[in-house]
Amino acid sequence: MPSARQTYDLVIAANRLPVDKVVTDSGESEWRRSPGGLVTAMESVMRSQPGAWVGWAGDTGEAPEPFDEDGIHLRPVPLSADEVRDYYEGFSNDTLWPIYHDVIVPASFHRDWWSSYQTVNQRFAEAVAEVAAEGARVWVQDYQLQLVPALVRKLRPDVRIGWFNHIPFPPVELFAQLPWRTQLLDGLLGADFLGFQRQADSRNFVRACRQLLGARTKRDLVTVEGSHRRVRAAAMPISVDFKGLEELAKQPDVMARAREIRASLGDPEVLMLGVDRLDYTKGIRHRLKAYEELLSEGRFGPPEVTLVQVATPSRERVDAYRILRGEVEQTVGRINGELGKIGAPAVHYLHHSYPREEMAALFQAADVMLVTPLRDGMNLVAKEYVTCRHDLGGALVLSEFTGAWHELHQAFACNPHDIEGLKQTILRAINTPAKDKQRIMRALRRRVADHDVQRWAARYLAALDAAPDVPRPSLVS
Ligand code: GDG
Repeated sequence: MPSARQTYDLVIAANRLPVDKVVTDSGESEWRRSPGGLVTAMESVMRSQPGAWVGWAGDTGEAPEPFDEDGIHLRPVPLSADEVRDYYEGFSNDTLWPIYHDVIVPASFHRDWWSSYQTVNQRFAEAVAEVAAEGARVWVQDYQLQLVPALVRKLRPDVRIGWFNHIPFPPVELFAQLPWRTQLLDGLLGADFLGFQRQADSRNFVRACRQLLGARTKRDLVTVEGSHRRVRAAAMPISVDFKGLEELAKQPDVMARAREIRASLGDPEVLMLGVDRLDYTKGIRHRLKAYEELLSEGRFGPPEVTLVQVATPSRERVDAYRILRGEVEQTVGRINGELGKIGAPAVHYLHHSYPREEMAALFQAADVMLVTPLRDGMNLVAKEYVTCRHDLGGALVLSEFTGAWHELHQAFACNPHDIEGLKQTILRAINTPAKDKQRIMRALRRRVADHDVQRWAARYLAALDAAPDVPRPSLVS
């Protein structure tokens, strides 16, 4: 176990540590690596240099002592129950999340939430400053930690600081609603390099700096008032661990499970699938509406066609999420009540979280994958689906309002607000000849294989090293 003084050349700061505490059958608790693209990506970059990860361990109150897990030094940051309520559920998920996702639901503004956000960001910055080696690279993740770049710079002017936004960055007209808009921009401008999912997001950020701070900007560079320091903001779309996930999907037991899932659903001609956190951004209600209309118009129905909707529990203490859950469950009940048959429900609704193997099997079992968000930074489910389809089967219906659509143009594109259009797209995804669908799937898979999460992390860090100078074109392609 390294001493508390040990420092690291690469430091990740994210709201959550990449581990979950689990209680084993024998009643003991242990840490288990939480699956996720970010962790896999970091493993690939930390293989050549040991790194540290600063984040919340998931329980309120005192934080566990720092520890090492699979070659990564984990530095837990404590959060009190009030801070989880105000910084996390409040400011992060009920103020910033709606503003950054087109205000699909109204945002709540509370000054005490903001105050908690500042306090927690300061705590993260101090933890980062403690574990970062001289001249280290510090990579801050996501909207919960937007003040951390400037706070770290103040404590440790020697380190290089990057920030990556996993969600969209809103147009200035929406961002300007935030009472703390200039503080958030100043916080981010503490970084050397800011990464976004789409070019539109980085452009929105640069425009916000120009219009709300009066900053000088030139293409993707923002000059920080008073310091002449330049910050670069560019698109760097995240991806999935293509090789690792494809390998999982090729395992015989996963493939057997896919067949078993289809059999247990009565071997439908068309199995449709939705997999989302139960979040209002994901367009679940719009998807259900289109599906319900197709059923009631007699275009198709169970048992020949059926829909499995996995809705992973999410943010259950935030009002908008409780309301959404009620609406979705009422709609599913209505669809099944009116349009289902004995032994053949029209929608199989699952409010659970599943192991990765089960997700890979579900992806393989599905003929049509419905990814219909109203707004989504990237949407990894879309990329995971095509990764799992090594058999070239299946069809991806993909909303134009996801970051993924900007890379996966060959997918069956939809505007989820246009219910009639969405219905037509679903029918097209079903009826397009298999050979054409295979050609599409091959192209989608090639894109994800060539732009996997390991490449994303490597490109990000190269851009961070090159900032603030405009990197060579190969870094921004
Ligand atoms: C944010 C941005 C951006 C879901 N249910 C289960 C499960 N999942 C996994 C999926 C996927 C991940 O969770 C969800 O990622 P998404 O990208 O779809 O969406 P967000 O959670 O909103 O993520 C998003 C992402 O950050 C990365 O930058 O793409 O736009 O909003 O990997 O497979 N995994 C398992 N069981 C489940 O039940 N094992």
